[in-house]
Amino acid sequence: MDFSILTIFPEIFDSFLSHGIIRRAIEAKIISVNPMDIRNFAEGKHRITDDRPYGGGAGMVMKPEPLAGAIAEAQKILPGGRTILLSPQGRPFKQSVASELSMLDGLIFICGRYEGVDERIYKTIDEEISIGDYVLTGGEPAAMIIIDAVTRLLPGALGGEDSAEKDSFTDHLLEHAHFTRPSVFEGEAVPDILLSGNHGAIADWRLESSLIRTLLKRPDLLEKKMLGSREKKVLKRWCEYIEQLISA
Ligand code: 9D3
Repeated sequence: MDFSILTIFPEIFDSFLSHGIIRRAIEAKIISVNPMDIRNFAEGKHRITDDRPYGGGAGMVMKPEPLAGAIAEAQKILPGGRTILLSPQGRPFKQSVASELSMLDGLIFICGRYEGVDERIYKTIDEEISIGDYVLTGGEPAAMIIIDAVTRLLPGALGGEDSAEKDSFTDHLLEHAHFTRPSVFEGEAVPDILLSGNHGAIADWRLESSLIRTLLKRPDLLEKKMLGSREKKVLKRWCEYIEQLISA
C-alpha cells in the first residue's frame, strides 16, 4: 500500500516512520509513505499557503491553488489512489473503516491546518474522514493514526502469530487481562489457570476476562455484540453469582 501525505509540516512524520512496526513495514516494502510539502506548490516569494476568509472572521483558510497543485501531483504519483481530506467534519474513523481502507492500493491524505480548506478543493477529493469528536490543531496526527491502524492489517506487517484477524476489537470486545513474569509482583500472584498449561481452561478464562472488562469499561461495545453460546454461558454464571450475593 502506498501512502502520500499532503502537509505543511512534513517533518512531523520523521519519528513516526522511523520506529517499530511502521518502520519494518516500510523496510519490507509492505507500505511506502511519502510526506509532500504543500508549500512546494505555492507561488510567490513567501510561498504562502493560507489567507484570510472572504466575509471576514477569525482564523485563516488554506488557499486553493497550492492544495490543488499538491493534490494533482499526488494523484499522478498514485493513480487510482483514494484522496481523503482529514477534517472534523468527516466520516468517523473506526476499525471497520481501517479494514475497508486496507483493501486499497493507494491513499492520499490531505492534512488541513487553520480553520479549514477553501471549499473549491472538494471536487478533487473522494472522501472526508475525522478521527473523533475532539479538536486538533491539524490533520497530521489523524494521518498517522489512520496509517498506523491500516498498516497493521496488511499481510506480513505484524509478523508471526500475532495476526490482526484475532483482534478482539473487530469482535466488539476488549482484550483480556495480560500477565508476564515475575509470577508474583508486589505480593500479587498471576491467576493459577494461566500457569496450568490447560489451554481449554485458559481460553475460557480469557473469554471471561474479555467479557467482564468490556461490561465494566465499555458497555456500549457489548450492546453491539452478537453473543454466542460460550459468551452467554460466561455472563449467566456472573448473573447467578451476583444473585447469590443479593439473596445472602
Ligand atoms: C472553530 C471551528 N473548528 C471546528 C471544530 C475549526 C477547526 C478546528 C480544528 C478546523 C480544523 C481543525 C483541525 N482539525 C483537523 O484538521 C482534523 C481533525 C480534528 O480536529 N478532529 C478529529 N479529526 C480530525 S481529522 C483532521
